[in-house]
Amino acid sequence: MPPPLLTTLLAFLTLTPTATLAHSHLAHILINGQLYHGFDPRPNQPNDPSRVGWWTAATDDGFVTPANYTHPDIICHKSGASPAAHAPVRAGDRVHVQWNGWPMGHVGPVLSYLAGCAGLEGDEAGCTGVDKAALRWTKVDDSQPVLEFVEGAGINGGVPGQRWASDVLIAANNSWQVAIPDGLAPGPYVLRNEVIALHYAAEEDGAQNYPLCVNLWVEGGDGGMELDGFEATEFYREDDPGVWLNVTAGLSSYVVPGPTVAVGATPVPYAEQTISLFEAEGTPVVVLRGTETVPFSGGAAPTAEPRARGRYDRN
Ligand SMILES: *[C@@H]1O[C@H](CO)[C@@H](O)[C@H](O)[C@H]1NC(C)=O
Ligand SMILES: *[C@@H]1O[C@H](CO)[C@@H](O)[C@H](O)[C@H]1NC(C)=O
Ligand SMILES: *[C@@H]1O[C@H](CO)[C@@H](O)[C@H](O)[C@H]1NC(C)=O
Ligand SMILES: [Cu+2]
Repeated sequence: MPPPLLTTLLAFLTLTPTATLAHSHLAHILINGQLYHGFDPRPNQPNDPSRVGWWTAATDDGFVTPANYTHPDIICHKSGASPAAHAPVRAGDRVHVQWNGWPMGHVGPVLSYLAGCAGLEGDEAGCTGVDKAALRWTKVDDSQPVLEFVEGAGINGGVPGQRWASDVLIAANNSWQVAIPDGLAPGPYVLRNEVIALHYAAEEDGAQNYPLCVNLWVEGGDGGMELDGFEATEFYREDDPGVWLNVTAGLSSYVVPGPTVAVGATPVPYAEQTISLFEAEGTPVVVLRGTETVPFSGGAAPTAEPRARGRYDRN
């Protein structure tokens, strides 16, 4: 057996040929060909004020580790903070999230969650003024089957013989489609798209979670779907079999961490995880009084008028 340092070096060379350049962020989202901007956390990036991607302090394009699964950083990445704008989408549409590249070696699941902002304190401006700790999440996609055993897969820097959801994402030009459930009630929501990279997950605290959030303004849903109420700080445990495992030690299956996908959610199958074409810049909206929207018009978010009635008496 090689000494630990050599093992680590070998694992590094095999699995993460571009580790120093690797990591990523959610660059943008496409909805029916309309493009909305994510947030680029790297220093000196010209971030679009109309972006719908949450601000984060992950200036290295990096990740949150299992030691921080109960820390608010797991909600929407390091010091995550909501932007003013929301991307308009109709229930039943697909939101196509695109990462700024994804390294082959960063194998793992692609998980998607939605949290409604209506009814929470600060919801006058949609998700913008809501305390992220108050968000309650519903898992709408866990990228099943996540891990398939395919001859010839993973030979380009992944894990030989394994095809992961992350490989499907890479093949679709680093993107993933999330179906917005038909049964969602209209209103403001945060979409949390997370890739968990497992290349170092054989080490304690070695998994890498990349949880990135975007704001959506959902229209047209019938509200028939029952939402779950999970807190992001309760999704995962450091010793979950889906986050503390050795992907090169002859895996025979993979257990997806976190809650199960809610009834009424319709994940997009691998066969339909394809490249989405940009047609035009979308027009994001800013939410007013919790119930109306106006097109984003630059600068800061308009100050929302506080509502006279109580916070939870939305009808
Ligand atoms: C958890 O996150 C905080 C804030 O980013 C960081 O300072 C701390 O080192 C992290 N803790 C661990 C154990 O990774
Ligand atoms: C992949 O995505 C990039 C960035 O959005 C885009 O410029 C490029 O045209 C896309 N490639 C294909 C083949 O769609
Ligand atoms: C993971 O499994 C591989 C293959 O069995 C082994 O070489 C490596 O030492 C293991 N890593 C850890 C940290 O146990
Ligand atoms: Cu990385």
